[in-house]
Amino acid sequence: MGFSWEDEGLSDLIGTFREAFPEGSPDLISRAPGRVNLIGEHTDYNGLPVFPMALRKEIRIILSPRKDALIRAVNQEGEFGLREFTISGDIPAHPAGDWANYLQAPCQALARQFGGLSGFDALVSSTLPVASGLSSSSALVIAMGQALLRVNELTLPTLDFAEAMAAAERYTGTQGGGMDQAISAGAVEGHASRIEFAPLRMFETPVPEDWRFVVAHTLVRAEKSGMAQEGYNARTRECREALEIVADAALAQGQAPEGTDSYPLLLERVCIQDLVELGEAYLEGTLLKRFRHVVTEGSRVYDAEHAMARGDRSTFGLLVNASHRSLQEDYEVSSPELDALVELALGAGASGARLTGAGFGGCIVALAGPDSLDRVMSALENGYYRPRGVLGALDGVLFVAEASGGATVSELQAGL
Ligand code: NG1
Repeated sequence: MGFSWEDEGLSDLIGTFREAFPEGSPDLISRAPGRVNLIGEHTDYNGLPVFPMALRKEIRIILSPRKDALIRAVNQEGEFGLREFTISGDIPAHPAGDWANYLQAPCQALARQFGGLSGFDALVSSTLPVASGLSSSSALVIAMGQALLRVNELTLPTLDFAEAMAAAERYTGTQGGGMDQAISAGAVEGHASRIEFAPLRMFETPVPEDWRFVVAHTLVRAEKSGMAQEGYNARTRECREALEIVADAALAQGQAPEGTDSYPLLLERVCIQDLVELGEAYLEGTLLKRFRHVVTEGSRVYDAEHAMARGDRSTFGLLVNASHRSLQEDYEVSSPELDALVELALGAGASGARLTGAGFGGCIVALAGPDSLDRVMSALENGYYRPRGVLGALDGVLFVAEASGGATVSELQAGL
């Protein structure tokens, strides 16, 4: 299906494309959604499940194929400058934080997999707030990766592509899991997905029609390339250390057989209560806290998925609240702003509210029903945004999420 001139501001994008690349013809549009994670935070890189849904907000790339191996990219919002590089299996990275790294990551990975690839000129645009925990970085990686495949007439099965892009994004310096790339590439409209890792699998649950997931931004950017990256990567190391100690203890105590060397195997073989007790007996301080969050959060994902499947909003809400407390107290990734938004949403009658994404700033997600939606929206607007001087259109910072489908590449209508 093509898109018309008037569609969602595309004519502006095409205008900017033509100014930036007068000799190119804007033939294709690659779109990849961001996501809001409903529950299962900081579990993906520990091999445990997550439960996100894709958003209507997305990265869009208007592009014109080239005959050589060059990529040239500009950004519609003008926030980032022109970047230009040659696709190869070894593309030198820019300093952490440069947006070029997110363009280069998928190109280097696909060049390693497929050999000589042709490039394109690209205008990149985003309807997603940057550094918000809504996964704009992975949406950019997915949008670039699928554009490169299309230009070179290559295809990959969705889950293989998502796994390749998750590995590719580590080029940017973040030791991320694979949640964001999987949901951006493989989401099904109207559904949330439980995602399992190693190997990557996705299981959809329809989002009940009367559930409303409200997303609210703290207005604090969670820069994955700066402080938040250090905090994130430190936690991946702490989780690995904690796992080794508890796995040895489980073996020594006869609670799990030899070879129980991952979080999924531990959770499968030792019940959650025993696992927490084992952690409390063999770990202390930070490692104990990290461990307790990861295993309890992993088991909350399954409970939440079942609650959604039977339309049980209040149980889902309680699980969401437990997730926030655990992220706050044990994982230590919340902030006063995230906590303030959560309190406001709960005070206005939300069934549950929690930080979403990596934390350290970014957004919360709150679950409301038709009865409480207006109250929750007004409480956030009047209690958080107005006092901070954010008046008028709040669409970029406070919105109701709609579960969208996964990434696509389409032809722009002929003659545009
Ligand atoms: P965000 O919210 O985009 O920073 C990060 C990781 C996810 C996951 C969450 C925490 C990347 C690209 N994304 O997401 O894989 O670990 O944190 O649950 O690293």
